[in-house]
Amino acid sequence: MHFIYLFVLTLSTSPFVEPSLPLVINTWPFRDATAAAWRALQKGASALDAVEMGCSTCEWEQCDGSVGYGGSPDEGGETTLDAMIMNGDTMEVGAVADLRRIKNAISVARAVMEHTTHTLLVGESASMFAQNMGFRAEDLTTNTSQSMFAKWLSQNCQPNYRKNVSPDPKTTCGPYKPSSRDQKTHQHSHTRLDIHSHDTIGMVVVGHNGSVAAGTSTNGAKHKVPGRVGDSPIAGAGSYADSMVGGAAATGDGDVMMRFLPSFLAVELMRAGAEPLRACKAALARIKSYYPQFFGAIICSNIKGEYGAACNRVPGFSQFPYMVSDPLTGNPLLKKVDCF
Ligand code: SD4
Repeated sequence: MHFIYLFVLTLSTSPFVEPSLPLVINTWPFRDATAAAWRALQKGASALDAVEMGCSTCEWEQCDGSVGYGGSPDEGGETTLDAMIMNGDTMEVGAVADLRRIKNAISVARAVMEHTTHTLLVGESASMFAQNMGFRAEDLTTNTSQSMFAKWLSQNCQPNYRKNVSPDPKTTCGPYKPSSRDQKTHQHSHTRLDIHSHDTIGMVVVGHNGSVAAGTSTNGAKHKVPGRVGDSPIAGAGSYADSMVGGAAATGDGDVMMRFLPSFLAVELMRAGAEPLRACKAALARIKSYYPQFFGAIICSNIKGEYGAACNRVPGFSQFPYMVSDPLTGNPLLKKVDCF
């Protein structure tokens, strides 16, 4: 009898049976976003609702100036938004890219998922769709984005993402024309995203019941060519969720990262048995083998609530901060991983 009592007591107090669900994990030190998603879960919201809530919080707060309105003006001075949301139960995705004049991009992405059978809407048409769905159209320009744009113009439009054009985009503003074949060979350089001003929110939530959802929201690359879409709204690149396995979300130089679908790859590696940390590293290692100097990071979680993160070490980026809330941490906890 005593033995049975002791056995039950041991089981109920063992550190190995700590519940690790639900889980909220997101890129960068965006604490309020984590807290909003965590609170939503505590009130019984689904993983999908929590992701929408978390990413929306960053959009309203303009996290780091690189999420939401008033950041990253393009070559014409306009702020445009990219976002996606994925339901890992149904594998449905909703996404918007190059969204104009609508602040709450992640909710428009969700509307694409829930009110159409499409996956991705872009540009003016996405804005029209949003307005039809009841979202308010307003200018995304702020004093901050205006002065960023003015500074860029005064610096001869530097940094600049054009190549193989004339006049020389490294010294001169446009308009540009394609350069002749002879000139092309001299212009192979790749303009990299500024490490300090590009912090997409990517979030993965595993609900109480093991359902996985993921999402991203960003205003993309500062001074991008109008129409440019990054990795964030692309399923498998910006984020990915599968309630059979887990989820992942990426941040960094989307022009490079989207070519490798790192979030999809990380989830597939976890499906094959890799722990989240290993999956995160391997997904970035693939990109690194082609682009050693790319700027990027990724978060990964499996359905047990185990998680990890990884980043590619480049000058100025040796540690990647990310946020976690789970039953162990309770309140959002800032974590850091050393880049490899
Ligand atoms: C993009 N991936 O548009 C985004 C930017 C970003 O950290 O994540 N920066 O390329």
